[in-house]
Amino acid sequence: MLVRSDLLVNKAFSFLVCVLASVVAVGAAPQGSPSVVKVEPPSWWARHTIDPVRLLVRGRNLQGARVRATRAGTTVSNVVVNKPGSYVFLDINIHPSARPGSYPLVVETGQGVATIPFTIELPLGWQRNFQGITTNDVVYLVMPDRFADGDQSNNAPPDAPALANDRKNPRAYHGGDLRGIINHLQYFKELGVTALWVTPWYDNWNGVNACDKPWCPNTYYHGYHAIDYYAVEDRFGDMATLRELVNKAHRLGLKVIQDQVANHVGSQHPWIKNPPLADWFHGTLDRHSLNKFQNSTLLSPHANQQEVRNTLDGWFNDDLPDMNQEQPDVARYEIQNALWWVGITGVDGIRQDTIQYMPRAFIRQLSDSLHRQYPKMWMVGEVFERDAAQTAFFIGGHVGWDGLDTKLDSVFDFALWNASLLAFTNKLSMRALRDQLKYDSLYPDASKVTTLQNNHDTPRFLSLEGASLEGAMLHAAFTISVRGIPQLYYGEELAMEGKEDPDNRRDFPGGFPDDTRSAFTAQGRTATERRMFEWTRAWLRLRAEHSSLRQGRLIDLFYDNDVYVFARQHVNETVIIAINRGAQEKKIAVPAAAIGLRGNSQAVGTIGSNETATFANETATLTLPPRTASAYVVR
Ligand SMILES: [Ca+2]
Ligand SMILES: [Ca+2]
Ligand SMILES: [Ca+2]
Repeated sequence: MLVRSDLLVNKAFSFLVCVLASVVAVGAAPQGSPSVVKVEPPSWWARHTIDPVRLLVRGRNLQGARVRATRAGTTVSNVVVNKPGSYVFLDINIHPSARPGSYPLVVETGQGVATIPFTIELPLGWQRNFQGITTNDVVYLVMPDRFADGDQSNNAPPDAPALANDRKNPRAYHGGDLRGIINHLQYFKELGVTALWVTPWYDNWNGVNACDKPWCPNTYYHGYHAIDYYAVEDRFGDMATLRELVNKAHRLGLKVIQDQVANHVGSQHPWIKNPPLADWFHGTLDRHSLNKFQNSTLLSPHANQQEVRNTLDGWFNDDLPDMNQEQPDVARYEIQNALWWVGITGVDGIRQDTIQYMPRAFIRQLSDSLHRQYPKMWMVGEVFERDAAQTAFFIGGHVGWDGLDTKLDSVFDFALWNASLLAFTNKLSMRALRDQLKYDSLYPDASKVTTLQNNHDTPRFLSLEGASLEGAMLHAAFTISVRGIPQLYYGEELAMEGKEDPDNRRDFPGGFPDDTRSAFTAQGRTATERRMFEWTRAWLRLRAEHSSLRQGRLIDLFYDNDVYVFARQHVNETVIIAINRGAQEKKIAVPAAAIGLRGNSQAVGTIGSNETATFANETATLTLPPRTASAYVVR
């Protein structure tokens, strides 16, 4: 039961509530004076598409609370106190002419008063911020803890046991941080990527989990166990450093993507012992269902509701309490939180973790709210499925059988990633690439998918069975030249090895104080690293130089066991990509007329092959060197 009071709208009702509140207090221990511990969001903007904004105030002794504004420019309404008096929800309207500054509210009970701090922020400029991600971008995934330690003063927070800070333990914090990323922005420019996806920077618990399992002791160095949706991880830096990172990245022409996790929080979150509402989570720490990951039930119109509810409501694991987005106050909290981070930092995109375990109606609401305020804003959802039917079901732009269009901008293309790993480790024919790409018919616009090289949840290419450096190079070239928005993973450009998590999250060489060499510089790279880095850079440069590789349609030209040849074509520009994974040189006739090429056209080998092919009898014969990917620019 909620205790309601709404001073501005219904005074009579609020009087009744006060009477009821005092009745409730009779016989209870004397109530102490109210206090405020946390205000979420702590700030907002005038002329925002969300007005009023709903505040969640955590505190003590809030029973019967009345809340009022202290300055013109804001008004308070719809005040609701939760049953234990530990939270107040309230709406705050911001007048369009309200100037930025401090607008504290006063909360008052029969036992005293307390202040709710609240700020109206100056909006960040539209020129450089909130730019969204397009096929002109190449995304680079970086984990702050494992990339570079730019500030050793944050490596051992006072509340962290020594065991938590141990570079020798792959599950402990290694000291990397936001300053480390700032220090190496030039590296991303040199490589040729245009956007950084940074794994979650919400504050996580600083402690160590002990257990008798092989994965203990462990920590939340990865950031996916938020204990505060409105704070920056203290080991990574602070809000000023985060804003500096986004600002400096933008000045260099690099976009920033925030990793958001609306599906769950960490079990150390204060909400676990003290939830704002009884149905804030699906269950409690002691009583909850575990997700059985029957993910296909989220796609099937024939699934039974018991399995669907388990997949939506079950906890990802016992350590990740599942948020209940069907409770309107939870949905509102999370949508505001997503918008607050965008507004306060200026990020250009969002990667939404474990998105399919949230109701599709909520995904739609979140997408709409982001686009309404920031028209170019882009969100990519992690639907970790090797079945394109499932990823396509979640991308926006079409209505599913449930009558819903999620309006989600992008999904990761795990299906094509999987086919590429199998083809380039010789487990499947090269035809498998074309055979997977034919299912692009499932997408309303397949150019919008995010094509991943790898990520922090998958073994690195070089550690796959059957992997070779040449295979890794072909996989990279294919990922960068196929349709979609390519997403690379830190260290793959150095042919780094690493098996399952956390081995696939090794420290970037040269990012840490006692490293003996630095792969940030050409001189510090081994011969293998140099080869992979230069190769990756060459393909990224080719992509940057040719609109056909960024925006062109994809046309299959030839495919067999060892070879896949396709064209990317945009307006008057054509690039032919020819991949030969076999040990022999191959001569391949491609149907030039089919892509509108004439007798005087030439296909000039730019990467891989250095031969020029001419067109005759409606075909062109390409000579493909063994174990390489070639790019032919058609002139
Ligand atoms: Ca550090
Ligand atoms: Ca922390
Ligand atoms: Ca869920």
